[in-house]
Amino acid sequence: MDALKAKTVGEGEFHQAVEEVIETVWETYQANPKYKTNKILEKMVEPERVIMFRVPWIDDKGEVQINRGYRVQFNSAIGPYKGGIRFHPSVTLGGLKFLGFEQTFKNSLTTLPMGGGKGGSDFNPKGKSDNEVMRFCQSFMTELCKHIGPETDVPAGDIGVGGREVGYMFGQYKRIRNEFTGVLTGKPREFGGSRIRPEATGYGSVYFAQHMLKEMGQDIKGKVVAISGFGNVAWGAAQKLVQLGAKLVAISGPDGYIYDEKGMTQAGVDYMLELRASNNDVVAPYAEKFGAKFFAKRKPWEVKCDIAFPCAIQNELNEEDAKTLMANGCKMVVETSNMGCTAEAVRALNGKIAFAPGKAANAGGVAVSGLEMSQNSMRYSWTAEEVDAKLSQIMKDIHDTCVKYGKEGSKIDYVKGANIGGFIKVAEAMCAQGHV
Ligand code: 2IT
Repeated sequence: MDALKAKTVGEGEFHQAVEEVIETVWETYQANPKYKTNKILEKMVEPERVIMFRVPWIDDKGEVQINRGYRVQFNSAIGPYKGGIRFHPSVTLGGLKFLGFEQTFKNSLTTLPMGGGKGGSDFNPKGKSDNEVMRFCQSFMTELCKHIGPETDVPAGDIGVGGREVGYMFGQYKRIRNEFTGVLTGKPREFGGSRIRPEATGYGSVYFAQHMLKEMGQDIKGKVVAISGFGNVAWGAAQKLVQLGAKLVAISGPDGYIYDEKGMTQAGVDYMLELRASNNDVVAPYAEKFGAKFFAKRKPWEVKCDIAFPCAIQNELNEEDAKTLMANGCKMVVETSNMGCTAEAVRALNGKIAFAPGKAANAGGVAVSGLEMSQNSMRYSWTAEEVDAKLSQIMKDIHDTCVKYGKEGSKIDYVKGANIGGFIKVAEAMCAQGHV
């Protein structure tokens, strides 16, 4: 860790992600001399390749704008690099390295053949016109298309990148390369997007929570739930929670959170889509429309709930939030954003109440991306029922893996289980492929 920190100064989020993995896989690592002689950990923390590039584009006023684009191709031991693209002003190389590193283990857990990668830009889509977004996406892909391909690296969406952005990037890739291939996932359905992909991360996370509850002899029906965020992931989780009869009392945005005592209905879930489409990054209007309370500039972790689903962004739930949740009777935290909890929060929660790390609980999104790749390769598409059944089976398999490697007495350490389960497959593949 010391050597890594000295080499990657300022990449705090990356250090946080690596430290947690090293701590939890250490015993497994020590017990396998092959991993040590092959320097598997030292190799794993070094991305295979980092691409950084200038993204010039012209705004609606005719002014030239310059952003920075990235693709971190982290690990291709078990498949082509796979992972989302994030457009958000907070995007940095260190942030994308943490995401690419996490993605490697997450993708391994899905049981599908996908390596780990992540990309993005500090471009802020908020307040931009449709034409500006298109011009930015085209410029971004003009460079990125030299480095990706269906057998090399298959990006998808993440924060700030949805069907619209994927569509513009796909169009530009196709035009420059003159190839119609499955180079991106999360595409709109008309040109190869998979059914259930928009809902997959949220659905998968709720399926994972159902397996956790089953271990405790409980059911999700009637459980009081708080989630953060109102983007794609939060919407999918809300949709499934409402379908299964959970009582969803809180959602949040950068402006604050909504408390709806009665619990969200399908109309509320549908309204989340309108809020997101408004491109204003506010949840406040929800309060007025549904007669709920709005708490400005506060996080939803102060409400009384049985289960919390952080669905917004990394480190959104800190130690104090964790303690408040537990003091209010919360029995389970299902991390749905990538590294949604700080290291201190994970330490406070894990072992005291049931805690699922993002790389296990949110893997349903990339899993359905993997299924989109399969469908594109077959030039075929499965029905929503078929995709949902496969997603559900994958989430069960991920849960089983966590139990296999994380069960200690009557407790399950999902952090340890997910890290060891994800690690072994990648480590074995890396050993078998020699020093590459
Ligand atoms: O964090 C993630 O797993 C994603 N943003 C989805 C990646 C993907 O390739 O679907």
